[in-house]
Amino acid sequence: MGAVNNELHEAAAGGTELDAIVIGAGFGGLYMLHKLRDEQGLKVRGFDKASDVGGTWYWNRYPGALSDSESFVYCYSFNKDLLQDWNFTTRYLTQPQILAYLEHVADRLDLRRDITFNTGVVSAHFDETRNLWIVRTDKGEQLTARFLVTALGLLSVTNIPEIKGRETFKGEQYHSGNWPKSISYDGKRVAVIGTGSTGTQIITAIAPLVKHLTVFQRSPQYTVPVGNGPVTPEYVAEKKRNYDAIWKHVRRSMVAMGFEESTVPTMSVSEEERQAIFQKAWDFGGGFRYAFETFNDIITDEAANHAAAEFIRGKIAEIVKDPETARKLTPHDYYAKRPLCDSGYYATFNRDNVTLVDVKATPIAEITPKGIRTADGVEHEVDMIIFATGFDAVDGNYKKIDIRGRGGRSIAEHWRDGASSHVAIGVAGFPNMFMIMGPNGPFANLPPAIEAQVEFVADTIAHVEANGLATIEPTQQAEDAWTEVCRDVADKTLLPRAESWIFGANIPGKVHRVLFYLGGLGAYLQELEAVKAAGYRGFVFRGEKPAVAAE
Ligand code: FAD
Ligand code: NA7
Repeated sequence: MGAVNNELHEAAAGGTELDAIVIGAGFGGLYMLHKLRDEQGLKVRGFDKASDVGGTWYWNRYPGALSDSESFVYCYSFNKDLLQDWNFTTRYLTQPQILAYLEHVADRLDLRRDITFNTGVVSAHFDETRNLWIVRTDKGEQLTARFLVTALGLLSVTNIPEIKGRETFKGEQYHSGNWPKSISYDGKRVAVIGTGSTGTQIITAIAPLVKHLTVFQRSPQYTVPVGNGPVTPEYVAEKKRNYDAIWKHVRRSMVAMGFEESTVPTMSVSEEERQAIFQKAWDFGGGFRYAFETFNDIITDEAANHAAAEFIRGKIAEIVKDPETARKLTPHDYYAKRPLCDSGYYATFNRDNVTLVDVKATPIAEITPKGIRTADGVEHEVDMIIFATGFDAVDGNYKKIDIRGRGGRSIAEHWRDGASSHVAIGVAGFPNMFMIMGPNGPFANLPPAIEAQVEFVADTIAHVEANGLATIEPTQQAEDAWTEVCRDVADKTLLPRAESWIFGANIPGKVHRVLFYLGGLGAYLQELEAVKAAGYRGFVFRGEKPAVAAE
């Protein structure tokens, strides 16, 4: 209590009083700032550690970085003029294209003037006597605000595995999620550790640029061609004409990717027809299309999953010339991680300058000054090590901020048994704190999911303001119930049978529990609507708006 009192005195002495603080300037934070500032007239300030807007697309500048949501749905829908004016030219968007888009949005809505860049929020403490959040930054600034929105990013905290000797390496080291603006690969021997979505993109993109590439693979991957390429002006015009129908469809769908999801069970068609459907999806491209446009049960039915996996295994055998390399590249587990797609991943291993090391057979023993030594004693000498080893997903950034709610209880303590939320937005005991893509949000194409959450939060804040209330927060019961819903939905799929970041399984020591609502965007949006329609079911309101209102 003493600490809070001190903070209060400091806040009164020098802190800035705001209506809302928005942490993060990616898709979520930018829209949130616009909504609260421009539509609701609140006094809002945004923060980001980055030097500019973009979030994911600011940090992940690695070669080959590409969305695997198609261009026409990987954007905001809230502003019709913006939708009509934005011209995409390819079926998918590269990192520079998405970053340029978000920069354009920030310019157009004049958002940067209210964002403090190069500044991390280090703590956020709720002061129960004044019903305010006291927020501190790594620049020593302290501010107060009634509402706190955490748009911290779900794939944002880099995971660099503890490997003995890493600090002794004399060459360059990079993690995909904190990539410098320019790197030269010319004449270099490069190691890539990790073969997830990111690793497969990097490997395929840099193989032709480097002298030699050594890939350290822990798990072989199922991946299908992405099918990227230019789109015609007619294609773009057609999407723009139909956007109302497109978004309506997206918001009712499961993965929100803008295609018709199949209603056909895999085993309901003949073997010949099944192969033809998989082949068509392979030829057209797209990981989510392969998993959800072909049949309706690939992630729920064992036989269906096996058929989809077997088709990909057949492709690896066809594509990869060296049988031993093909064997190492071939997965035999469930096809039950995030569906991957690539621009020629398997064929990359036919190149003379690419070597595959199976680190399950020969684990990485240590990093040496010259490279990576595996357990068989071989020292793979390299000039650069690239960690494509993923993220401490979803709650990673929450653990980096000292967030304290009622009674000074920290969010780390609250999430001791695993991250949780009520409908991915609120946490019990953390009043007036709203998350964008918090734990147990929808697993789907994210811009429409993020938009829906931002709009829910904005409406909720408007409701609190309009009714002269002090706080809103979920009940513990509602939070527990949503956690259970998410677990039950996940258990109906095959996804828990694969070790992936969707369950926190990639981080040693992290609680193994689903971090998403796997029931689809459509069902999630219905739930949000139902919560609101029932007078914010599962949330409680308290007290009266603080007497000292923000100016
Ligand atoms: P982010 O874009 O991650 O932004 C969060 C921001 O918060 C960051 O800039 C970070 O610096 C800032 N921040 C965090 N903590 C603090 C702090 N304490 N203080 C100050 N600032 C802080 N999604 C799809 O739907 N389709 C795709 O194809 C797709 N491809 C992806 C590819 C890659 C390589 C990655 C990493 C992710 C991809 N995603 C994709 C997910 C992507 O993260 C989301 O689509 C979206 O960009 C998330 O936006 P956001 O605003 O929620 O978070
Ligand atoms: P992922 O999907 O978590 O992939 C990380 C990869 O790194 C994966 O192949 C891991 O192997 C591998 N890894 C992790 N730790 C190690 C160690 N210690 N040694 C060897 N290999 C390791 O992250 P991505 O960045 O590819 O993708 C995450 C999401 O971000 C993705 O869906 C996109 O949306 C963007 P494993 O499979 O665990 O055996």
